[in-house]
Amino acid sequence: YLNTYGMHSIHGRAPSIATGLATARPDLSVWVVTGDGDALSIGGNHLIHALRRNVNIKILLFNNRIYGLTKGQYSPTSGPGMVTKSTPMGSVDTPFNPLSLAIGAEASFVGRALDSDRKGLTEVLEAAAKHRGSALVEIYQNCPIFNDGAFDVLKDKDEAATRLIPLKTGEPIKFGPQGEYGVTRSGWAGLEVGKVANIGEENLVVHDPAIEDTSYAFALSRIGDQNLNHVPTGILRQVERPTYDDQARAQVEEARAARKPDLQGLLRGKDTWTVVS
Ligand SMILES: Cc1ncc(C[n+]2csc(CCOP(=O)(O)OP(=O)(O)O)c2C)c(N)n1
Ligand SMILES: [Mg+2]
Repeated sequence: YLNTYGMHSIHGRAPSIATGLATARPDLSVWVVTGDGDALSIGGNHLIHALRRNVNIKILLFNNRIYGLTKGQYSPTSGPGMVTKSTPMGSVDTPFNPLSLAIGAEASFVGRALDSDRKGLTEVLEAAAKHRGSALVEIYQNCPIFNDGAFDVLKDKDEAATRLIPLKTGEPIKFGPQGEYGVTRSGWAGLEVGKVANIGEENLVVHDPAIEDTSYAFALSRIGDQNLNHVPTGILRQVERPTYDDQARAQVEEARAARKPDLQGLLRGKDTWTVVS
């Protein structure tokens, strides 16, 4: 339950409305609550540009891998072969990995949590709230009506222990019931999961979300696959960079201070033409 003001905007356009609000009202903490269809289909364009600009907004992407509200059409996170009302013979689409997409769009904060993991979700949300800039948090969410059980393998205790990879800043990435699995470097700028016994403790990757180079967080995001065999959770990336709204407000102040509004100068600038008939 949230003690907050809320507003409904147009499907897919919440990041744009939020950009305006965050820019006009630096005193507010502005949060976008969106779905996989809303953020990645109709609103895909708005999402990537909000992240690229690093607007000071927090985006909660509730991913249930389906259009729930409209009663069960496939979405950009539905897996190949998934049968829905709009894919009666199975989806032939390649789904998005929302975290890879966000990192590719230069997001300064990227995290993931499960709807049922109160502790993990709270930690990521608190960190997102404190982050200055755009934060994208993907939340795996069950839709009991139109895509029930989509994340059940992560809710079974034994299964979850071998699939979930809880990321802890400054610690070697290890998981499994006895911490017997870990993450190490592989191939060209990649990461892979293996047995710690084979990798060797000294070759485990120590998690650092503040690495500027997006390749690290991207490689982490690629470990998380559509089949949920491996699912990194927590904060994948958190870097500091100037925000859109801080810079826009600074420019407005600068223009105000200069007190030289020159609209005519702009209208009659060099790149104008006189049309002679
Ligand atoms: C402009 C516009 N186009 C289409 C719709 C219909 N519509 C409402 S919700 C939705 C998709 C919802 O999917 P998602 O964002 O994944 O949310 P969920 O219901 O699954 O939580 C669509 C297509 C709309 N409301 N407005
Ligand atoms: Mg959905």
